[in-house]
Amino acid sequence: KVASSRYLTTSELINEIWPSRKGPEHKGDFGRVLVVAGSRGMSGAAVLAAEAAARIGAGLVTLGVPSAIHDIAENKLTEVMTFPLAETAKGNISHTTLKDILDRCHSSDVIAIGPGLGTGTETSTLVQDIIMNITIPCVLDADGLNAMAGKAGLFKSVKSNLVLTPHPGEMARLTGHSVKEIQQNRIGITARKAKEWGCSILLKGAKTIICGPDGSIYINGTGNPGMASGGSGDVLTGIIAGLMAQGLTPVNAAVAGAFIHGRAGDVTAQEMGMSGMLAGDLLQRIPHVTKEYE
Ligand code: NPW
Ligand code: AMP
Ligand code: MG
Repeated sequence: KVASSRYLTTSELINEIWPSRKGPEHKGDFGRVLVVAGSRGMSGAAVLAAEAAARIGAGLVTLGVPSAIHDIAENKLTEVMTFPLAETAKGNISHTTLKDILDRCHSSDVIAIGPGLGTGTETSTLVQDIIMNITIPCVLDADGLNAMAGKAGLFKSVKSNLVLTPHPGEMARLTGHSVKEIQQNRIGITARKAKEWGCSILLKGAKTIICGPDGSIYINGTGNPGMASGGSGDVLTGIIAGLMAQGLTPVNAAVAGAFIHGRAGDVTAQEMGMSGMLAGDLLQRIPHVTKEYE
């Protein structure tokens, strides 16, 4: 505990909130995650997020990607199910897929949106329409957040529990502050926006911060600069979605997710050093971290 309402994420805290497996459960008990991600040239972000959701223990994970990269995603993934979505001329998900995605939300417990989606206007409008119509909890990351730049006021009227996972660049686009202002007042701005928008916000970086809409503030100490490479954040998105699918509250999922993601990074760095480690290397280390809490 750091101050009255600020907490450090710790192993003890994760132990308290970890979803236990007692014996009679089936895969439906560990939740169904729907991931909507990817575009031509960014299949990796979608695959990393989906696989991370599976690795953290979600019962079933389904990934929707633009048809241009569907076969690539299907080829890279084994346990995760995939489906193709109609696409724009540039290989981004088309707005015509709105109904299909919302229908699939009815048979999902959590949706993760954003990694590698791209920033075209049509896809951004699609993201806004999904966010305004869903009722299941949602992790919004990367280009999903960029789609809400200038429209963040809409978060106040969203019906579902949102976890926003911006890096400082994305937080700057969302809030209108500069990256410098965000970095100089990481806790203050994140806590204020979490209350104002009524969502949980995880601001990434060395010492990731998690703020809940209720005023709770957590600071994460795991992780290392070896994680400063493409795809690390996409893995975190899947981890948080997978934890919410297993019943953790949005804030708890963000707190536990940041802690485990960082721990997986620390285990990876210990094994192979920081310079050459890749986001994909984190995936195999997630179970080595989570087995401590079973
Ligand atoms: P600068 O200039 O580097 O100092 P973007 P992205 C700033 C997908 N990916 N502290 C940064 O600052 C993602 O999912 C796909 C301070 C720059 O201005 C997204 O959909 C991959 N500043 C998409 O790519 C692997 C920071 O933010 C801006 C900061 C674009 O995501 C890679 C850069 O951010 C990637 O994950 C920090 N800690 N962090 C794949 N294999 O398919 C960032 N900034 O323009 O949002 O670019 O994060 O790469
Ligand atoms: P993204 O920029 O979306 O790929 O996210 C990068 C991920 O790696 C976030 O979870 C960051 O918190 C983490 N990360 C990046 N750099 C560091 C660092 N220097 N120390 C700890 N974690 C980091
Ligand atoms: Mg990212």
